[in-house]
Amino acid sequence: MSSLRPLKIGIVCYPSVGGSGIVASALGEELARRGHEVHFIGYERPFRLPAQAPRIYFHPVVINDYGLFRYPDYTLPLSVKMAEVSRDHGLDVLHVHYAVPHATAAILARSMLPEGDRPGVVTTLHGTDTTLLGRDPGYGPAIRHALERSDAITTVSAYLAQETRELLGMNLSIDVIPNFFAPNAPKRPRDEVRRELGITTEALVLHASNLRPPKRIDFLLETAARVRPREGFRLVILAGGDFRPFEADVRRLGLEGRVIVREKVVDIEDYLQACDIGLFTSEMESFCVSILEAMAFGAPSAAFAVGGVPEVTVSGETGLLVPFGDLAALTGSVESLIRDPALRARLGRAARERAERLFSAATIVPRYEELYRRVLSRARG
Ligand code: GMT
Repeated sequence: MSSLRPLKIGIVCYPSVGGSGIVASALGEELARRGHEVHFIGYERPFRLPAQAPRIYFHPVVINDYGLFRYPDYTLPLSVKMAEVSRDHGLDVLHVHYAVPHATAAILARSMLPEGDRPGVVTTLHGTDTTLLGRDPGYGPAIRHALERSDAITTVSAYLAQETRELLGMNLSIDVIPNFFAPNAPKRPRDEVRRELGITTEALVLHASNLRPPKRIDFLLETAARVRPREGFRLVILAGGDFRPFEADVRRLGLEGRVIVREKVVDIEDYLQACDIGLFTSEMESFCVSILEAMAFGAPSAAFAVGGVPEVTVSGETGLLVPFGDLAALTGSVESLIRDPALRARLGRAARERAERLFSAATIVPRYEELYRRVLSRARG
């Protein structure tokens, strides 16, 4: 803990499976470990947040279902709760992850409070809040409004900062603060997990995602089906969404027995330590936390070079990246990683080193602390 006064920080994020919620939860945990008081506000406790931890509090937002409303509203009860928690706990900063609707709710919450009691607002953009919703005429102006009024804006990659400026047509001051990963110790030994997955001599290829359309699970399965020899690998999919819609494709491609699905895994480190290679097929990622998670456990990934992915892993050094949609090249990359354990080990070592140097809690969390203090000193000034 530093000699500076500990801060009181409110964090708002999506609580369910998804990179932005995972990173926001980890940030809250790390800030609390460093002596700050952290208040999570949302409709559900973030799923990766420990049930009990010193200096971490969760404030649920209660949403009433009024018959008059055709669509239930979350933004207003959220902003009321944010204002209430800010006032009751004297928050210094409200840090919202994902602009919609969190940034708008934060700006509204702040304006509900008396001038001297207003927390600073930090908005972290994660991806589709800019690249998808920023283009939507029903959301774009509200996002722009909330960003203009935020005290600081961060993006998780330089790619996303550039996209945000271009798309929203604003000359915003943006701090690029990449995501980080602070792995927990695995709960089970590597061999036990590999046994559970039926691995003997084959390589274990891992994919982890929420399975939403941009993850291109069709490409993932198609690539797995092209890899030769088939007996050389098994693909474990850590599914943060419903895998049932893809089961027919697994059968059509003859991948039964090659593909193993595990749903809603919390102890992700158990599987990360057991895997040899990551495989990711997203058509867009501003960052891709899953590639970083694999890197931290010394596993190089094969993926498409889209969005901010090349900022996370360097092709030929810590992983293998190919142009989007080139399934032949992606298959070739996976095959070479399976076939060549020395290549895998070299890239894996460099991947782990890069993850620790650039994307660890020790590197990234102080950058948020500095940002909070800068916002506060500006407010005081
Ligand atoms: O923006 C999204 O699609 C959702 C979001 C999430 O909650 O997982 O994903 C984005 O944020 C992650 C954490 O910063 C990034 O790792 C993902 O690349 C990013 N997704 C996209 O840009 C599509």
